[in-house]
Amino acid sequence: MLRHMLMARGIDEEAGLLQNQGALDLWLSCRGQEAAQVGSAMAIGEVAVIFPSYREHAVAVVRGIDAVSLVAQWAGRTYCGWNPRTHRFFPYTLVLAAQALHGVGYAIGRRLQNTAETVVVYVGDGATSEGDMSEALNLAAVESAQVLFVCQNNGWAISKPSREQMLTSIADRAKGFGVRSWSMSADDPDSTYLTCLEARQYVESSQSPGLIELRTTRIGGHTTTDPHTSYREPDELATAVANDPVERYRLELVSEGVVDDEWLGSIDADIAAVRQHLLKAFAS
Ligand SMILES: Cc1ncc(C[n+]2csc(CCOP(=O)(O)OP(=O)(O)O)c2C)c(N)n1
Ligand SMILES: [Mg+2]
Repeated sequence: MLRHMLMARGIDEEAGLLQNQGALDLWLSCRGQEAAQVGSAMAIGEVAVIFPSYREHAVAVVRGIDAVSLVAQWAGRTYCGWNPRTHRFFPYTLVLAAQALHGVGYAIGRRLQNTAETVVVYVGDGATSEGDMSEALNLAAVESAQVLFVCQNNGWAISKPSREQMLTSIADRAKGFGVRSWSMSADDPDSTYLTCLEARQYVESSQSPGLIELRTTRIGGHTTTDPHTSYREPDELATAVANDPVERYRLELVSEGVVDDEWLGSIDADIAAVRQHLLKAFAS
């Protein structure tokens, strides 16, 4: 999991730099959300089909999507960049929560074809304010759709804080639709993995929907063009940086003797090669 988190961080940083140079039109960083994404993606495994939002770069890394394919869409070179069927990872969706209905429809369709499979839908906290999300939760509940909704609550919908978007948590709201839910702080990939595994197993064994709210942190701006320091309190941002899940997990595994300098050095070399590859592919 640390390898995936470090790789996602490296790709994310390089893509941000490429956007600053004008090589990409836009980039949405997943900085701070790597533990939520890698922990959940590892628990989902290779079999379930994923309907992502637009910030799930670390999930894409776990799914084996190469960096150039991941970034190509943001240079306007392709509609998607990867083969959704090969990777079982559908195209990024920028229309908030639309993928929630796509995922539920897909799950119902597969069941009608007697080829039921588990579907995972990623949404952000802001996207849950969309009517599509309520429709998707309700339809999934009444149709017993085998869908796990993974909501990354990173505290923000662009400049709108979560506390101004909803008075109850999305996990509590899911219960109102008859959807079993979990809510957890997702700064640590190990505990995220374990709870997401429980949620996935529930969805599979009950053949009904579930929702897990992963409380996480957006360290950067909403996009590379978002002046987020103009609306964020310096303290909040400083705390987010100090709690960086990638650095915390790296230090934890080093102190436990799970990884050493040699292992970290070889990962650094892999990341440097991928960054070089991105530079060659996109820098003008
Ligand atoms: C239907 C729709 N309405 C509005 C927008 C504009 N918009 C893009 S991202 C965003 C905020 C989304 O926040 P959240 O779901 O929490 O995801 P995050 O960006 O934090 O990952 C908004 C309002 C959109 N893309 N689609
Ligand atoms: Mg958000």
